[in-house]
Amino acid sequence: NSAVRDRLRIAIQKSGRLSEPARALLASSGLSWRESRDKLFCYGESLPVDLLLVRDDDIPGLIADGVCDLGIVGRNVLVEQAGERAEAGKPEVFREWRSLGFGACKLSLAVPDDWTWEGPSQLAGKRIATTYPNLLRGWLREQGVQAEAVVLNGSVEIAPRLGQADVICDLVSSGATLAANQLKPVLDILQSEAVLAGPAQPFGDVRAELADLLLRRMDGVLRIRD
Ligand code: PRT
Ligand code: ZN
Repeated sequence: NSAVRDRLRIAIQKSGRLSEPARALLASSGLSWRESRDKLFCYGESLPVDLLLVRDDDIPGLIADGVCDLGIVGRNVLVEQAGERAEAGKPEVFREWRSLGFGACKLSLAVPDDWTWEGPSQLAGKRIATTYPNLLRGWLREQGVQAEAVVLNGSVEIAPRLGQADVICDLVSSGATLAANQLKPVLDILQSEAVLAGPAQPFGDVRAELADLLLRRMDGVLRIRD
């Protein structure tokens, strides 16, 4: 992690909702790359800033391990994995540096359409399907509600119909997926969007100046977009 490097390495999603907007933001910030054949690594040409194309879920860990310096990832993923590390007694090694204004969504609690929602206490003893158990458990603790998190890595919204869970806690943007599964959102647990993630401690080498330059340019682009 402490190895001295003279190039900055940024991890972004290889394919998915955040990949195109992340690339566009970096390109607008003046970065250009020479693409490798496998397209997993892009060598920076205009600046010594390289790209690594990965699964979004791997981005916080890559920063934690010092494999990458910065990353563009959903706040939902970053906060979930930060909570996971804290729970395991590990130190804070990555954090949110900037919010980027795209990839907006909410982590919401959704219940079957035919429920009459009466508030969080109604969840006592219920099974809640989610991909974000740390975020969910943290919220349940704050509410003083005891419920079971059922951890699923996909198709969370069909869990109630399959009898795996009573309600769900999942990402929502338009709400169409919930509606199609006879669910309705009742509470938002986290407002999310794409963020620039970076280390909790400053860089101790030339990467500090590179990151500063990149941040200044990015801030300029984000200001113009507002
Ligand atoms: O392969 P990889 O692991 O990298 O990709 P992924 O499938 O895990 O991620 P991806 O591309 O689906 O999402 C990446 C990030 O985009 C998420 O971590 C969020 O930060 C953000 N984002 C924004 C969303 C949504 N909007 C969203 N709507 N992620 C998921 N969804 C889901 C939602 O849960 C629902 O199932 O999309 C579906 C459609 O949503 P509705 O509400 O418009 O119907
Ligand atoms: Zn993912």
